[in-house]
Amino acid sequence: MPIISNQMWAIRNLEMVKEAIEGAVSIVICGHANPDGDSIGAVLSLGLGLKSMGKSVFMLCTDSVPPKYRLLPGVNQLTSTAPRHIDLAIAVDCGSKEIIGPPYAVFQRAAVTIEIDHHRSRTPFADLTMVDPEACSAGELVYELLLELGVSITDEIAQNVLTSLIVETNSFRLPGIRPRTFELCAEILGTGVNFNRLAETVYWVTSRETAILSGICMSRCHFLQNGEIAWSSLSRKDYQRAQASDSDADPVAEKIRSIQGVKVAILFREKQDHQWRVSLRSKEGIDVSALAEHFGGGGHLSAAGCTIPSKKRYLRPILNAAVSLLKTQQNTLPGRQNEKPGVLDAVTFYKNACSEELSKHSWEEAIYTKQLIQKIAL
Ligand SMILES: [Mn+2]
Repeated sequence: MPIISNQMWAIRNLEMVKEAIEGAVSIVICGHANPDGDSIGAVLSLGLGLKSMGKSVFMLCTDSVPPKYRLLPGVNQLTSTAPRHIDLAIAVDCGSKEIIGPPYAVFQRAAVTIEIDHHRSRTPFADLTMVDPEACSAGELVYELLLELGVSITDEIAQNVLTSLIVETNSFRLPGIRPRTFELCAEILGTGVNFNRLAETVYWVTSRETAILSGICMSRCHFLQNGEIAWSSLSRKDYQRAQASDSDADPVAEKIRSIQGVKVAILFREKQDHQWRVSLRSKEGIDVSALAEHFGGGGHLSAAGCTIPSKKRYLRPILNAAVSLLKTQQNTLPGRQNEKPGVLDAVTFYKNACSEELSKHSWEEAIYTKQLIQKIAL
């Protein structure tokens, strides 16, 4: 196989994505189920941009939009249906087809499919990909694509791209931030969009329900490994007590992570169907996406998650895996190699072994190889 650089892959993919969009008349766009600000901002900015090119666009969303995003431009154009024949379907901010939820039925019947994503651990599912795990948000990738397509960035598009950026980076405080993040922010602010008002409404404001859930959750936080791991849980009873919905708990894991000394934060959240969603957050480059993958989930290096059928059965294994992860990743620091191996050694070993390869091959190939290695090793 010829050695081809990441950049060459990216350029080739971008050309094909552009051609597919330019040639399509009807386009479906979907984000992920339980949408967050990144997903909603990316769907709306892409949808409004493609509409301005004269495309017939259907922005699919079957879940309710969290209240703080309901004022975003274009939000009233979200729909749950699309015509039978669709030329092109684009999924944004989705690391696998499963997280698209019900709109996947519409997505997969399009003649051509594209995925635009920045998740680190992912299972490719579309015909064409525009994937960059270095991008701090899906909105960042959508913005670059709109520029390539020659779309002029209106105030409405700018508000949505900025929402993606602000929410996904925790208002520019997470490690995914890179110089390009600020460059494109500067470009977007040049359109005259009101940054402070937006940051206040989509990020800083805490709903009363979130505040009460946080209080309940913090009051029963458990600490392990000298306080380097903190975990807590929210049951359906807690949601009832706070009169809260699932999305009100989204910012809570972040609050656990912010506790001094905590390097890995774990929040168990009971869902309406009584399965448990596990939100994982980390500091100092500890890769919680590896932990999430181990339990069938995925995500980013410092923010990931998975779903488990029972907290009772999985609590210990997850906490044990977190302890192993912490030890393994600390052991890879200079001078500490070969101390107690942990359950995730195979993944860490692979990552170290292939870090050179990653610069030569596409991410898709690397991730695929990684999945094979995990299947063999775990
Ligand atoms: Mn995202």
